[in-house]
Amino acid sequence: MNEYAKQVLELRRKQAPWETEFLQSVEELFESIGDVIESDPRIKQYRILERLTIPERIVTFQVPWVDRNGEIQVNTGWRVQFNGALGPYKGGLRCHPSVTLSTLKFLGFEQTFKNALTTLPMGGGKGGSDFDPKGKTELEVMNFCNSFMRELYRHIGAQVDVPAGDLGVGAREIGFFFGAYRRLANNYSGVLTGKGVGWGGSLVRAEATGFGAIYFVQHMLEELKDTIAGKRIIISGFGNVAWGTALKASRLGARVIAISGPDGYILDEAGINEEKAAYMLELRASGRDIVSPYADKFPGSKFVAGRRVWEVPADIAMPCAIQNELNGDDAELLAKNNVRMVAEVSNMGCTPEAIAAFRKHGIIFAPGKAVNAGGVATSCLEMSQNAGHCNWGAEEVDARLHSIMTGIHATCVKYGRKESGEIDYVAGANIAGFIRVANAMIAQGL
Ligand code: 2IT
Repeated sequence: MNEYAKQVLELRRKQAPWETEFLQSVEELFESIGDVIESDPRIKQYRILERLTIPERIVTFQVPWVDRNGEIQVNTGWRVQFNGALGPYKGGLRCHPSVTLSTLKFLGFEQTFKNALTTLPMGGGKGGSDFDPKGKTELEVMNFCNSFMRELYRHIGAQVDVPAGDLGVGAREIGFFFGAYRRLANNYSGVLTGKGVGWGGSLVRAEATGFGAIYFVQHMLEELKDTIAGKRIIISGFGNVAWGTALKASRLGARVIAISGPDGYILDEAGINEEKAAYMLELRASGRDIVSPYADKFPGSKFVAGRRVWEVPADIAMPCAIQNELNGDDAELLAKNNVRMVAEVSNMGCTPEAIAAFRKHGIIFAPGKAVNAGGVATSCLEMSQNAGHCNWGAEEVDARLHSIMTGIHATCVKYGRKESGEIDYVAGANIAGFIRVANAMIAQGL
């Protein structure tokens, strides 16, 4: 690692050694940008690395709400407005018991470079709460959302900060957040994305992360003079992202043969088709967080209790659940099973040990900030439609999404192609995103 980068990483480590996820994401980026720092003295002169590793603003607040028994519950809410050099802060809200400020700082940091890669005018941000939506009634979720927005509304706006969904925040929660916002602010604008189609949402936004990931994989295969038809794909997760991925993969003739939940995984050699993918959404909406009922519903499929999907032999692995869900041992297992390609769809889904193992075994790996950028890119298309008071057809949105993913892939190739001809997607994505953000920061002064 470059000396200046090392110093800044050390500084941040000393300041908050417990922020392990955040430090992991910073280290991964810093590992990639040594040549840029050395070739452009302005990076150090303008103290870009120090400034990039402190969020421009963090709002922390209490979220008191009333449960079904009339008891008061209290959660913590956060919004991390990480970097606004390229546009209004943009990024999702995550509600999950595992959420800490470290989680949201890593997600906001990643988001900053991901959004830069899209070339669209968006800064990076992230927020959320340690609220656990699992097992909550609709009224409890609404109470929580109302309370959360009662504080957050004063910090966001269509030209200020535009949250969206993430883990635990789907269409229903965005509806409650938006309803609360417009009543409190007396303002109807594109202040949140992922809204319902019919009241400001964009067609294809729900599918966009998964569709975009598959478009990216198609380009990765194209580099190898190969195509996606017939490929066997394993996926972790069964939420909105896994759903979109499975849907697009099956439409293109690939076979998603396994998906997973916290209870185990489903093996379905026939592949997940449209009907089965729709059932995945139903399972998710049930709020029980299990995949086992899939095997009862679709004969020929099998539920494997308590085990992880990475043990299933396949061509391509696509983690679609949560950070650090695929570790070094899992990566060794993938290598043993001759998996050729890992396209990370979750944010920082693979540990540094896993990425090192991919390198060692020649497994081609593309990072989440490139592969999953279709989600936030389509959020920006939603913002465009809101600002222009119009709705685009599904074909138009999908065509724009496709061309954005093509552009991101080309950028990764441009900055990540090694002398051997191989493409280092991690380096490509990190370098390209970093240069764009750094240049804007330098141009805008202090
Ligand atoms: O991680 C992500 O890119 C998201 N959760 C989507 C963010 C957005 O603003 O659509």
